[in-house]
Amino acid sequence: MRCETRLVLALDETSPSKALGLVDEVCGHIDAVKVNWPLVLSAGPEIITTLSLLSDVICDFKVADIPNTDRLIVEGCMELGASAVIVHGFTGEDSLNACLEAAGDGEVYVVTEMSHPGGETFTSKHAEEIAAMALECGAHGIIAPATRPERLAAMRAIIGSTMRMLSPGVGAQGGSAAAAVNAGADHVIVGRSIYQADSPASVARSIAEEISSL
Ligand code: OMP
Repeated sequence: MRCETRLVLALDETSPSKALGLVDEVCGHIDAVKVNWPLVLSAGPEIITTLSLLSDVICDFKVADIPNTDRLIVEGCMELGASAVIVHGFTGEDSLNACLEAAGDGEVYVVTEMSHPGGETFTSKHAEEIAAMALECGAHGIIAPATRPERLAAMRAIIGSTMRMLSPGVGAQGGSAAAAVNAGADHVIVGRSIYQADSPASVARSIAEEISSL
């Protein structure tokens, strides 16, 4: 994934035509599009291939299963044209290794700790161990919460400078792009603040400018 604007669009818009129009509008301001179940369930998996002609696509299916099932899911994402997948880390090393093998040249990002309040109940407590495992297994990066910038700094201290850290929770969930990047995020992931805006392109541009001015 390129690292120019450091902004990833979370494309949770469920109207396929609106989703494609939105990517067309903001593609100059983003490094990648992240696709999750809401859009894939409404548009069908082939939307991944369509989007991959416009941008790098991260399949955020938060893969969390036994190694064989994980492998089948990740292979499917790659065959459809994804550049990267997001997987959970709590399933352990064998599951993560299966994802990494199935991704081939694609990238694998591991969720260490979720950004919503419930993320503190279980995921925060094991985030350090999950980040260390992701590093050890050779994952390309982690997903860590912009809603808790102090946790981004803690994660960066574990993963070092070679792994990427992508950070959701900016805008609608209360986090700030500047605080996340200052705390060590390489990219911020933003959904509703962009796709529900009257002018998605202006919001995407201003987030990208906020990051580049740091
Ligand atoms: P907004 O809250 O609308 O900006 O969207 C955030 C996006 O990031 C959604 O697609 C979430 O599924 C995703 N996300 C989180 O919000 N929190 C996490 O801890 C992890 C993710 C993710 O893996 O991308």
